[in-house]
Amino acid sequence: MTSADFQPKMVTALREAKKKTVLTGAGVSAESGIPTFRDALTGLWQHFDAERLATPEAFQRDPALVWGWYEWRRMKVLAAQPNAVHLAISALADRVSHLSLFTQNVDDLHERAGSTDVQHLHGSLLHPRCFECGNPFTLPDGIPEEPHAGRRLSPPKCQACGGLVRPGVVWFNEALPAHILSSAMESARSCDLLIVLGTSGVVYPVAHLPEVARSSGRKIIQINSAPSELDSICTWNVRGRAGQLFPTLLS
Ligand code: BV8
Ligand code: ZN
Repeated sequence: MTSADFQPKMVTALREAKKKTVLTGAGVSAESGIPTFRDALTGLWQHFDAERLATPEAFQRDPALVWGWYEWRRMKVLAAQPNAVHLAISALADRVSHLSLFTQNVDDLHERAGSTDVQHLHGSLLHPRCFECGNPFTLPDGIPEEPHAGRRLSPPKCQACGGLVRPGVVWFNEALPAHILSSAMESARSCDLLIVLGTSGVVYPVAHLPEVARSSGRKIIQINSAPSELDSICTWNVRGRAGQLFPTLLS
């Protein structure tokens, strides 16, 4: 497959866009072996749904269950490597004058692929903090034990106040970092092209970004291996694996 296999107008739009904004979701880390957000609820956590684990209330109700889930996911991230789509985004940034990268992912695979200035809309697994006082917590080196014994791991305690340490992610019903969200909204409004890779488009307010771009008259390319909530909003929908299609599209 080559870029000639794609719709010519889409390839032209990609090549001519001076200001590109990229929005990624769990689908771009899937090919690195990181379970997508919905898939992360399999195995030990198959009887839970995201909204029952990724909330402050869930953490307060059962801190060890929630911390165990996040440590299991962090273990997967530490054992993973960036894949072709992370590398393609990093290489694209070197070739164009203006590329903004916003991710919903809480891993560091974009950074490890060489992307700089990665805007994490939903926080990061790698920057935990105290649930009580917000004091950052430095995670021990090495890969955490997979919680074989069950799925509970007691969270560490804050050195400053003794409170429980929580993952540095944005949970449901928590506000996103305001400056990152407003920067993403502005970027969607003012870019020449929005490129959306590997997200189901289910979670707000991030899922609103493509609509912001469309209503500002921007073109939108989506690559997803399955239909998503964004299909009707995007100018071009490319069906398939981002790790295979995005590098080809850029070639
Ligand atoms: C807020 C961090 C207010 C934690 C996450 C009703 C309507 C609208 C909104 C709401 C509503 N009810 C409640 C809300 C608000 C709620 C929300 O949107 N709920 C949804 C479920 C309806 N949103 C919130 O609560 C947000 N906060 O609104 O706060 C507020 C304001 C002020 C003050 C106080 C409060 C916070 C949302 C953030 C939640 N945290 N993550 C963690 O990771 O554990 S969200 C989580 O799901 C992920 O971070 C990710 O961002 C998000 C969506 O996941 P995706 O990345 O899209 O992954 P998913 O698995 O869903 O899909 C993967 C896709 O990839 C699929 O489409 C698949 O086909 C594709 N794919 C797979 N492989 C490949 C591929 N594509 C290409 N190639 C492949 N190889
Ligand atoms: Zn504290």
